[in-house]
Amino acid sequence: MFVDRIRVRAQAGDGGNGCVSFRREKYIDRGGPDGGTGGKGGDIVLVADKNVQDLSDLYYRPRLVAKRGGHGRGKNCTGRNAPDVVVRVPVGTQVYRLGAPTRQRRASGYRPAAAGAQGEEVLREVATAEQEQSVPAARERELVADLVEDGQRYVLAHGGRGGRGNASFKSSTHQAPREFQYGQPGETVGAELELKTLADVGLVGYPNAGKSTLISRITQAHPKIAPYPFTTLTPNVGVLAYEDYSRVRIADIPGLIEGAHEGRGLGHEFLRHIERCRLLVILLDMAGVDARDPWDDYRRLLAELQAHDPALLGKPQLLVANKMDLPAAKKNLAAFKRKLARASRSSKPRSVRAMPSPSLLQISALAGSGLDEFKRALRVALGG
Ligand SMILES: Nc1nc2c(ncn2[C@@H]2O[C@H](COP(=O)(O)OP(=O)(O)OP(=O)(O)O)[C@@H](O)[C@H]2O)c(=O)[nH]1
Ligand SMILES: [Mg+2]
Repeated sequence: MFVDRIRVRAQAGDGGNGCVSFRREKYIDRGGPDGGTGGKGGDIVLVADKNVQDLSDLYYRPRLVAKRGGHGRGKNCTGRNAPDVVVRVPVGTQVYRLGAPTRQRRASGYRPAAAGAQGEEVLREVATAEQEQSVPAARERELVADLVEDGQRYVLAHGGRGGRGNASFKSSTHQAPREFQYGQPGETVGAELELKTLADVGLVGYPNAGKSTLISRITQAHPKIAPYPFTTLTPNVGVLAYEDYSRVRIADIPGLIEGAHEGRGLGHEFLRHIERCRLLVILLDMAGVDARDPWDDYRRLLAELQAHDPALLGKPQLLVANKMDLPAAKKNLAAFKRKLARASRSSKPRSVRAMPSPSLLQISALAGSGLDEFKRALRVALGG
């Protein structure tokens, strides 16, 4: 299963409570306060990891809960800090927060104890905090992080601070304090994680155009290839390695059909994954194996790209005619070139506008012809 968008709820741990305690020891009269501070609650941390492919782990665990910090104890013992919950996500994950984070009391054990002047102040603080969180948070969606590098971290929900023990309230004029603080509640955050694959090149084409065949020929990727539409159901990323060890990441996404922006076929779901590409490769089945005209395919693909996001058409494009090993391809190619030349002369509809420099490559992904030239062209187009 491939999951590229998921809602999660992250609940960081509460801080541990401070402790009220006095030193009791033989021969030591009035030993003084020795209640320790509570430990910090665990954070919920997202870490980008290049070995993680999608968000499916979170599909089975959409509620992330961290432990609370340990309570402070006598003899000035500080409570234990709770461990963070670390969630590995794929590189390219964007984090959207749904509403503002809240700090809510969870455990039932918070009973206001008899407290002195400072303790009351602490309790007042708690009361205002509770009032604040009772205001319903607006459900706005805000981009808060974009994890684009391996190892990049983002703290989705912060654990609460530990409360102060009575030892820390002691002063020269207040030598036997009974005040303490409750631990601060941990943050609760609703978030939506969205994977936008990071690749240099996006492969776009109708189903069966041969996208997966192409990527399997020039990279290490092994996508499923079959002579029926919608063989590819999820994006694949292949890495093309050149002799000088430079690399180009190519994303193969499921085929697009006319009306994809209305949800036909697999729809626009996956165009998200090529939004960040620097170059779009438009792959056309020049032999018209599925009884479609390559020129119509080209026009509709551009229209679908525009319907998803007009910015996609602003990206550099490389037009590639595939299946040139089949006899019908030669004839279609001549007609295609004529139409392309005509369209670039009349600059009428923007979506049909040809690329600034209409270079049309001819390959056969199956027979392997023209692939070296294609690799060189990719490099030139990417400016490397
Ligand atoms: N003759 C010929 N057939 C090809 C060529 N490239 C791909 N094919 C065939 O076209 C069919 C579809 O290829 P795929 O690579 O699965 O196509 P796709 O674009 O990934 O299709 P979807 O995943 O369904 O979107 C397969 O049967 C391939 O063998 C080619 O250059 N020449
Ligand atoms: Mg495919």
